[in-house]
Amino acid sequence: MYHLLKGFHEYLTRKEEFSIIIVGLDGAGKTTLLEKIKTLYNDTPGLDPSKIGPTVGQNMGKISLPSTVLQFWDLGGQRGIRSIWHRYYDDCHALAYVIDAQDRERLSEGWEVFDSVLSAPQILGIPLLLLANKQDSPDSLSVEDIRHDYEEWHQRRLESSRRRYGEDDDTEQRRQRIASLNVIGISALEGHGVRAAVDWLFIRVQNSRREGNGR
Ligand SMILES: Nc1nc2c(ncn2[C@@H]2O[C@H](COP(=O)(O)OP(=O)(O)OP(=O)(O)O)[C@@H](O)[C@H]2O)c(=O)[nH]1
Ligand SMILES: [Mg+2]
Repeated sequence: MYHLLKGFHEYLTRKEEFSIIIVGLDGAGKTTLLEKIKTLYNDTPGLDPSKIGPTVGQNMGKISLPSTVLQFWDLGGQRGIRSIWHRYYDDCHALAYVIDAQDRERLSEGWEVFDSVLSAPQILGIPLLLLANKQDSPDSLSVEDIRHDYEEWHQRRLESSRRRYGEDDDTEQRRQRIASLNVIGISALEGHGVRAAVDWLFIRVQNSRREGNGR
């Protein structure tokens, strides 16, 4: 009887788990973000930013929300490590792409990598969030500037592929995705915007499961 009741209680209090991957160029602030999320949502604080080094491989952190557990996978962004990102695409429920809004020189490299993430078929159907990080820095581009810069970059890329191949390689699904792209400004270091980003992901993974896109 005890085991039956225990099993029933576990069934009732069971939380659904969702996996969210965090990608972006090296130095964008992904691990700083993961550790800030842990600090904000867990009893045990995440690592101090001064103790974070470049990620070789991946880090994982879980947070518990009402009836849900979110599992965040922070994947190393160095060029050689990006080739393993695709292994996580099949099992993830949402993706957050972190861009360093302060590093203007690497913006177009960031967009190239973002574009290759967008072109993965597994990513097309899941919630996608662009995070304009380092908003605490006075040199940072705002959310509007970041969106504008990406749209301009994307337009240039389309024109050059039209010139070269005489055709538009953008699919309708991709076009819609870019037009409705969600961008949130954050400071992973200071925590500004981090709760808004987690809330957005939480709501979107729940909704996309209800709409039948759950994995
Ligand atoms: N000013 C400022 N600096 C930040 C912020 N987030 C991260 N940084 C700094 O950016 C640098 C890189 O941060 P990481 O979190 O290691 O970057 P990453 O994206 O995990 O890099 P890889 O592991 O190499 O892919 C560190 O010096 C951080 O302190 C932020 O919101 N504001
Ligand atoms: Mg890292």
